[in-house]
Amino acid sequence: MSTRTAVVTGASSGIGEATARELAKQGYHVYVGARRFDRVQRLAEEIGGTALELDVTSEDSVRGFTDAVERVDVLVNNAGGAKGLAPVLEADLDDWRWMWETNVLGTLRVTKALLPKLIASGDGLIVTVTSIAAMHTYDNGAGYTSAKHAQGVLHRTLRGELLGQPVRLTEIAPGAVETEFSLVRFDGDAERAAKVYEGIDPLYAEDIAQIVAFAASRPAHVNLDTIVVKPRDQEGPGRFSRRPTN
Ligand code: NJP
Repeated sequence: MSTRTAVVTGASSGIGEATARELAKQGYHVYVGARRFDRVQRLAEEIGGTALELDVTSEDSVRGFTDAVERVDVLVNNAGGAKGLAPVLEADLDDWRWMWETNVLGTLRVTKALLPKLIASGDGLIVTVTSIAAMHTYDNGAGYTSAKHAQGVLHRTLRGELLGQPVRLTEIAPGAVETEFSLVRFDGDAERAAKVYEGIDPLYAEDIAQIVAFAASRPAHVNLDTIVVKPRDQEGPGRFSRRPTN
């Protein structure tokens, strides 16, 4: 049998990077894509995979990326994130555009392009990393929660549309994972980003990567539809148990 192949978008940091490592450990040849090519190149060297530049907001970039992938058994739609935290009244249209372009249309572009190859593999799996923000709303978060809801709806719709095809679909909806997520959300403000995880034991990228690998290692007839995973210290988007810090 030829080597099983996985594609991970947004593999230059956080959950995507850890997932690529975990899938490589399982024997997959992993195509890793992101805009920061130096990072994915280093990762590909480490795990014996293939690095490709990828901007999921660009049609041309997605075409170049997906054309270079000859075979795909597992697609991990991970590229995404948040920009800002503002009430609707003060919504920054550019932030909203970024979030919708990256999380929603980015997932659509990559999935649409790779779907024929996933079907052709005979046992394809699409894992989409959404969020608990795909299931709840929270004040000042509508740009992100609306984008994650839309991404979730896109993914869940495929579950029905692909019935009868040899493709499984798993949505992973994490709570707080300590990655570069908050740094990106707060435009590089490290102090503000650190506060998100202050006084809690957050999830780490490896925790999510292990769940992706678990889903990918189930037999072909087992479809894990939705996995919601949060730190023990978190009940919902804005509800944490925080230890006092000095
Ligand atoms: O964040 P981070 P996570 N084209 O910032 C890439 C969701 N999530 O690992 O292009 C291609 O470390 C970016 O690469 P680069 C979250 O919404 C997280 O936490 O080089 N790639 C980087 O590799 C997201 O969907 C938390 O900048 C693009 C990666 O995305 C997923 O988990 C909670 C791109 C982001 O890595 C991974 O995020 C939750 C583009 N245009 C959901 N734009 C959490 N961390 O708490 C960005 O509920 N990327």
